[in-house]
Amino acid sequence: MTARAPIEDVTEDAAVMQVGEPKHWAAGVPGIAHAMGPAIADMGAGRALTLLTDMNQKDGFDCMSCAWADPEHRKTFEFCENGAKAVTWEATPVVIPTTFWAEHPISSLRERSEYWLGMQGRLVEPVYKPAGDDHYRPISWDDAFTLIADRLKAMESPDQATFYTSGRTANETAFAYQLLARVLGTNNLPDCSNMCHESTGIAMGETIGIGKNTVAYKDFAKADLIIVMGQNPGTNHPRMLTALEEAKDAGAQIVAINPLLEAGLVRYKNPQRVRGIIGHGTGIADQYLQIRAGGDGWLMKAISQRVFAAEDANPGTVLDHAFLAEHCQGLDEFRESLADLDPETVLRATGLSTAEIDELAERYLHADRVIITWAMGLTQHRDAVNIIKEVINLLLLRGNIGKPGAGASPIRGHSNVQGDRTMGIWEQMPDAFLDGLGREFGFEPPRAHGYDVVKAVEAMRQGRTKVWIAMGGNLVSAVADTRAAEEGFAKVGLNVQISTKLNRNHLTVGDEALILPVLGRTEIDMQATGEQILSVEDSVCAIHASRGKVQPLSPLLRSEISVIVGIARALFGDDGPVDWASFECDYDVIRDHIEHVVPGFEHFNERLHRDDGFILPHGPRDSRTFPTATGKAMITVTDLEYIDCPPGRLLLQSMRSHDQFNTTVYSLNDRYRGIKKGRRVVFVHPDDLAELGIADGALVDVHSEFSDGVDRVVRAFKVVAYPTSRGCAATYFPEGNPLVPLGFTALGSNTPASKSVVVRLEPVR
Ligand SMILES: Nc1nc2c(c(=O)[nH]1)N[C@H]1C(S)=C(S)[C@@H](COP(=O)(O)OP(=O)(O)OC[C@H]3O[C@@H](n4cnc5c(=O)[nH]c(N)nc54)[C@H](O)[C@@H]3O)O[C@H]1N2
Ligand SMILES: Nc1nc2c(c(=O)[nH]1)N[C@H]1C(S)=C(S)[C@@H](COP(=O)(O)OP(=O)(O)OC[C@H]3O[C@@H](n4cnc5c(=O)[nH]c(N)nc54)[C@H](O)[C@@H]3O)O[C@H]1N2
Ligand SMILES: [Mo]
Repeated sequence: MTARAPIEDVTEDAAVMQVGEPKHWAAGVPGIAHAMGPAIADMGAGRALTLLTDMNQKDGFDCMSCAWADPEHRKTFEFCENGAKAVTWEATPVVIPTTFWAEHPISSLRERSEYWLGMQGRLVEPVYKPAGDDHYRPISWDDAFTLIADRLKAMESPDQATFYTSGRTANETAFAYQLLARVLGTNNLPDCSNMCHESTGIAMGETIGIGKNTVAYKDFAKADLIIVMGQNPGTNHPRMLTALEEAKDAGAQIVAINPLLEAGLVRYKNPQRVRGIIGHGTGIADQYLQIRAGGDGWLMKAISQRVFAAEDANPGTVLDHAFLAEHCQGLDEFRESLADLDPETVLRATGLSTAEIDELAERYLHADRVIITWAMGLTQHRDAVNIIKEVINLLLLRGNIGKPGAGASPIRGHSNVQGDRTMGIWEQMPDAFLDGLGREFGFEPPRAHGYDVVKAVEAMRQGRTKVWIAMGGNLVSAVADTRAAEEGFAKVGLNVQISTKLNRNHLTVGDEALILPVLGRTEIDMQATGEQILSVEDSVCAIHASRGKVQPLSPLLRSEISVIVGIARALFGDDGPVDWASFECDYDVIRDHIEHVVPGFEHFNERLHRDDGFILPHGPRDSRTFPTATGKAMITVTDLEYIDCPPGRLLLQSMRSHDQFNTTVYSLNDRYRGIKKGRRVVFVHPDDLAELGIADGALVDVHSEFSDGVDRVVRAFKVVAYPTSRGCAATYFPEGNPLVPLGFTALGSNTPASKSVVVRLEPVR
C-alpha cells in the first residue's frame, strides 16, 4: 500500500468554470481513454488490467457502478467508462495514514469538499471519536465491537437503534445485517432505496404484485418500441446503451422522454464496435420528447386515451382483449376516467404539443412489443407513485407485460439495491418473510414497521436515536434538507459508519463515533474456510456471484460480514438463536439460511458456485401470474396533481453529473453537458432566462419556496443556458439538497421529491 500526500482541495470558482457546447453523442474512444488513463496511472498497469478485465465476468466481481443487467454471454471487455471510474476509486492503492487523524480535527475536515475527502484514499484502520473530542483516533476492532455492544445494551428500547444500508451491500451481508437488527428487536432498517426506487416498488406492488422488472435482458433485442423515461443511461447505466443499440439493429424504435437533451439518448458510439470507434455511432432516439418535469403521468394518460380512441374506431383490434379479460381488473373505470381528461391540462402539464403526443401514440399503437424503462426522473416527484401506475396502465392495455420483448423495466441504481430488499432490508417487510426468519432461527422478529430514511432523520432530530449504524452510504449528503439532516446526526449518541472511503457522514456526528473500514468488492475476501464469494441481484432479477480479485490493501481490513458478526457476538454472546461465528467462517452457511427463508433461492450454493448464478422467479414475467390481493393486474384510476409554478419561478430537478457516483465526486467535470471545473450550476432554457431577465453565465442564489416559510437557499450558482424544457431548471445532487424540505416527499412512498422543486433565482449583486 502507498500513502500519498493529500491532494489540494478544489475550491469552486465560478470564474474558473468553463461552459462549452453540450455533446450530442456518448461513450466512444474518449470515454475509454478517460477511463483507462487514471486507472493505470494510480494503480499500475498490472492491477488496473486485472480489475478492468475481471469486471462483470464469470469468476470476476460485479461492477459497483450500477445495477444494469449483464448480457447472457458476457464479453471480454464488458465494462464502461463510469464502471472503470468506480473501480479505480475503490481500488486505489492510496490509504489514509494513521497520522491523518491527529493532524486533522473533525471540524476542519468538515470544511473540505466531498471530492477531497474521497481522494484521501482508502480507510484502513478502525477509528473512534470519544464524546467531547474533535479528533478520531485509532481503536482496536475488539474495543470497537465492545463499545457498540455496550451502547446498544444501554438503550431503553431496541427502536433507539437504526441500521441504514446503502445499496452496494451484497446479499449475504444484507441478510446477516437485517438479522442482527431484528434479533436485537427493531425494524429500523432504512436504506438508499427509500430515496431511489421506493415509488416504483409501491406502484408496481399495488398494481402487478411485485416491484421488480418484468423483462429479462434478452427482451430488449426483441422489442418493437423501447420508451426510456426519466433516465440518463449515457452516464448512469452506460452498458444499457449497448442493449439499446442491439435493439435498434434488430429493428426497434426508441423514444426518449426527458426534460433535458441527454447526449447518450441522442447518439451512441459503442467503444466495443469498429463503427463506434471510427464512425458516427448509432442514433438512439427516434423521437425525443422534452417533457416538463413531473408531467409524465399526464402524458401516459393522454396516450392511454388515444389507445381507447383507436379501439373505438376499430373495435376489437387495439386492446389486448384476451389478456385484459383473463388477467386484469379495473379496465372500465379507467376508460371512463379518461373520457373527460382535459387536453389543455395535458399540454400544460407536459409542455408538449398535440402533434408530439399524437406521434408517440401512433408509435405505441403500431408496436406489438413495448418496453418502458425508467429511473429517478419518475420516482423522485411528489406524484411519483401515480406516475408509475400510469405507466403500468398503458402497458397493460395492450398486453405488454408477461410476453417476450415487452414489459415494465425500472432500472435500479446501486448495484445491489434490489437484492438488499430481497434479503429483508426494508422497514416494512411482509409477515411472510418475518415468519420465515423467525422459524429458521427460532425467535420472534419485531412486527411494528420501522423508520424509512425520512422518518429516521426525523427521529434523530427529536433525539430518539441513541445508536446509528450505517452499512456504507453517506446519508447526510444523500438525503433532502441537508441542514435538517446535519441537525439530526449531531444528536445521535453513537454513530457507527462501516465504510471504504471517507465522506461527510463521518464528520457529521454527535457524541461518539466510529469509522469501521471494510474490504471493497474488488478485494479478495479470505476467511477461515478459504476465499469467499458474495452474490448480487441486478435490475432484471439475475443473481450473480461476485469474487474479489486483488489483495486487500491492509491486513486490518475486515469483510462487512465479519464486522456484523463482530458486533453480534459482542452483543449477544455465543448462546443466542444465531450461530454468528459460523456465518463468518463460511458464507455458504449464510446462503443455506437464505435458501430456507427467501423463496426462489433453492439450491442457492450449488447454482451460485456451479453456474455463476440464476434468475429469480417472477410471476408476471414468467406466467402472467399476478400476486396481488385479487390475483389480477390492477388497472388503476389516479388523481394526478398539476404542479403549479407561479410566474417568475422555475421547476428545479437535481441530477448526476458524468463524473460522480451519488455523493462521491470523481471530478468537477460533466463532459456530455459541456461543463468543466465546476458543479455549482443551474441549467435553464435560454427563453426562460430572457423572460426572467437573467444573463447566461450570471451568478444567482437559488431559493426554494414552500409554505412552511423557511427560506432554503443555495448561493452563487452559475446560470447555464441549456436545452431543457421550458419552465424547468436542473442542478446537481447533492448540491441541490438543501433546497428540498425533509417533509416534501412522494405521496405513498415517502421518497424525497427532489426532482420538482419550485424555485426562484435571484441574481447575486
Ligand atoms: N456513473 C454513475 N452511475 C450511477 C450513479 C451515479 O451517480 N453515477 N448512480 C446510481 C444510482 S443509485 C441510481 S438511482 C441511478 C440513477 O440514474 P438516473 O435516474 O439516470 O439518474 P439522474 O442523474 O438522477 O437522472 C435523472 C434523469 O431523469 C430526467 N428527469 C428529471 N425529471 C424528469 C421528469 O419529470 N420526467 C422525465 N421524463 N425525466 C426527468 C433528468 O433530466 C435525468 O436525465 O444511477 C446509478 N448509476
Ligand atoms: N437531490 C437528490 N438527492 C438524491 C438523489 C437525487 O437524484 N437527487 N438520488 C438518491 C439516490 S437514487 C440514492 S441511491 C441515494 C444514495 O445514497 P447513499 O447510498 O447513502 O450514498 P452513496 O453516495 O452511494 O454512498 C457512498 C459511500 O459509500 C461508501 N462505500 C462505497 N463502497 C462501499 C462498500 O463496498 N462497502 C461499504 N461498507 N461502504 C462503501 C463510501 O464510504 C462512500 O463514501 O441518494 C439519493 N439522494
Ligand atoms: Mo439510487
